[in-house]
Amino acid sequence: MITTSLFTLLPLLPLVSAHGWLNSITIESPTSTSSRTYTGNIPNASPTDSPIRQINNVDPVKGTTNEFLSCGQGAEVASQVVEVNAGDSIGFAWVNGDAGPWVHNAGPMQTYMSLCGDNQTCSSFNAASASWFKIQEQGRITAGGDWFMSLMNTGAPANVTIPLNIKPGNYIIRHELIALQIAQVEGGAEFYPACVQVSVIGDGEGAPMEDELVSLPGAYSDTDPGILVDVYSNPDADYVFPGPAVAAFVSENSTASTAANTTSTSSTAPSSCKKRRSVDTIHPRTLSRVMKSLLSQ
Ligand SMILES: *[C@@H]1O[C@H](CO)[C@@H](O)[C@H](O)[C@H]1NC(C)=O
Ligand SMILES: *[C@@H]1O[C@H](CO)[C@@H](O)[C@H](O)[C@H]1NC(C)=O
Ligand SMILES: *[C@@H]1O[C@H](CO)[C@@H](O)[C@H](O)[C@H]1NC(C)=O
Ligand SMILES: *[C@@H]1O[C@H](CO)[C@@H](O)[C@H](O)[C@H]1NC(C)=O
Ligand SMILES: [Cu+2]
Repeated sequence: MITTSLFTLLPLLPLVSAHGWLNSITIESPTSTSSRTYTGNIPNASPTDSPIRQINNVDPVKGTTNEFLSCGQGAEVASQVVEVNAGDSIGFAWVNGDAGPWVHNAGPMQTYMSLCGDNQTCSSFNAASASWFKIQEQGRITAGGDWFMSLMNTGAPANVTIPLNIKPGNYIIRHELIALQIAQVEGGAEFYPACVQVSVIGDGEGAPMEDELVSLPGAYSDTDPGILVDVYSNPDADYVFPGPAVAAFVSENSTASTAANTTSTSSTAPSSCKKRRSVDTIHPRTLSRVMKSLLSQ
C-alpha cells in the first residue's frame, strides 16, 4: 500500500535539483586586495587538504535533534586549519548537488563560532562538544521581499565578517542555511550546516557571555516559529530567527563609534546578560516515513 501511494505521488512532485554543500570559502581582508580560496571536499569523495569539514551526503539535515545539525551529514574533521584576521570577510560558496549554483531561495542564513580550546587545534575538535555563539543572521533583504539566501542563486558566495574585536584563538565556524520552502509541515525545514576550522589572529578581547552559548543540536526545536513556518502565506511577518541572539560583543565595535554622539560609549560593555530562551523540550517528529521521504526531495 505504502509503495503504491509513493509511486502515484512521486510524479506529482516538482523536480528539485538535489540539495548541496559548501564548495569553497574565500577569505578577504578589508586592508588587502588579495584573497585566499580554499576548496571543500566533494561529499563522499576521497578527502583532500581543506579547512572545510567533509560531509557524506548532500541531502539536508532533517529534524532539530539530528546529531548532524552540528556540522552536516556525517561530517568528519578536516586536515587544515587556516589563519584569518579578526575583521576579515569569509565568502561561503554553496553549490547545488550537481555543483551548479545553490537553488533554494527561501530561509535564513546564520553563522556561529565556537572555541576549539587553547591547546587543541580545530582539526581534532569534536563539534558535538562545541559551545556555539552566533555572530550573524540574515533573513529577508527587505520586509516581505527576497531572502539573502536567494543572492546565492547566481553563484555568489554568502559573506560573513569575523568580528573585528573577537578574542584571538582556535575557532570552528559554522555557517548554516535553513531552507524553508516546505517548512509549513513539522519536520519540513531543511538544515544545511557546514564547519570551517580557523585560527583567528588579532588583539581583540571580545567574547560571548555564558548565556549566549548553545549546543547544536539542542538550541532549536522543530516547532520554533522560525522552523515550523509558512514563509509564503504571510511574507510580511517578521521572521523569528531560531537559536540565540547574535552575541552582544559582535556589535560592540560598530555601535561604539556610531552611538558615540548620542549616548555614552561606556554603555557598550554589557554588564548584565539578557535572558535567553532556554533549550526547548524536544518535540517528537510526527511525520510518517512516507511523508518524510516525500519531504526530503
Ligand atoms: C593548556 O596547556 C597549558 C600548558 O601545558 C596548561 O597550563 C593549560 O592548563 C592547558 N589548558 C587547558 C584548557 O587544558
Ligand atoms: C560576497 O563578496 C564577493 C566578493 O567581494 C562578491 O563578489 C559577492 O557578490 C558577495 N556576495 C553577496 C551575496 O553580496
Ligand atoms: C573598533 O574598531 C576600530 C577600527 O578598527 C578600532 O580602531 C577601535 O579601537 C575599535 N573600538 C572598540 C571599542 O573596540
Ligand atoms: C559626531 O558628531 C560630530 C559633530 O557633529 C561629527 O563630526 C562626527 O563625525 C560624529 N561622529 C560620529 C561617530 O558619528
Ligand atoms: Cu535541497
